[in-house]
Amino acid sequence: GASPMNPERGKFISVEGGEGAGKSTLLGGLRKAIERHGVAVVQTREPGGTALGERVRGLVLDPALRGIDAQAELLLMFASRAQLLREVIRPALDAGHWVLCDRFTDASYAYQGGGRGQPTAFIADLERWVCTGLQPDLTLLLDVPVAVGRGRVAARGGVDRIEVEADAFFERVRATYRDRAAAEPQRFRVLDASQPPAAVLQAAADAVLALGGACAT
Ligand code: Z5A
Repeated sequence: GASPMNPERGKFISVEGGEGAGKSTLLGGLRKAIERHGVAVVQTREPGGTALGERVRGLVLDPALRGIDAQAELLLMFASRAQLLREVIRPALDAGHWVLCDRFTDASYAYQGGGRGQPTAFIADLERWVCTGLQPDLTLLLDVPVAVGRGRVAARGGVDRIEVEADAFFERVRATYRDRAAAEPQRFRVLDASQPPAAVLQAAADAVLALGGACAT
């Protein structure tokens, strides 16, 4: 097992999905399910998770900044990611903690690639430079029809700079996520996020605990 002198590297889990897929709803319960098995969990999010990242988040979600260029948006996502990797994710994994991240690089492929049309090859270049081969051990894709997800967000109220996009944008985001999951079935687990929250949590917890390393108590 992990010891302070020679801890086993922790597992890295990202949670992805379109608007209103239920990531925030899932994350608290998922964190508790992992902790119940004796594992220390660091929960974080993108963009965000550091002082710099949270300021970047404020910028990219600000409805007043309507003219943000698509390249600038992509670079801001990777700026937040570089800081989060350095400050939070790598140290936590090195210490043997598990990292639960609300979105990661797949979101850049889905939103800036699929949604905004930034070339996949450029995103892959940034990923190689910033992430240097570090990928989640498991990515949970909360898949839900666009109309269902958007309906949930509309019921909640308050729309950010990205949520104002047309349905076609979010259809491209969803398709990109699903294509990536199909291309990397060993990393992704696609969950039907139109199910009730308890069913989504159960499926997510099963997938996470199957990663092993958590001692049953
Ligand atoms: N972004 C990007 O473009 N590129 C990148 O590289 C990265 C991010 C990393 C912020 O992310 C934005 O950043 C995001 C992508 C972009 N775009 N936008 N806008 P975010 O993840 O913080 O923002 P979000 O996707 O808008 O989150 P959200 O709308 O809050 O969705 P959620 O966390 O998945 O959903 P939720 O808050 O858990 O649930 C939404 C509502 O549905 C709420 O009222 C729940 O009570 C309800 N809900 C949740 N689950 C269920 C189920 N299972 N059944 C019924 N109702 C449910």
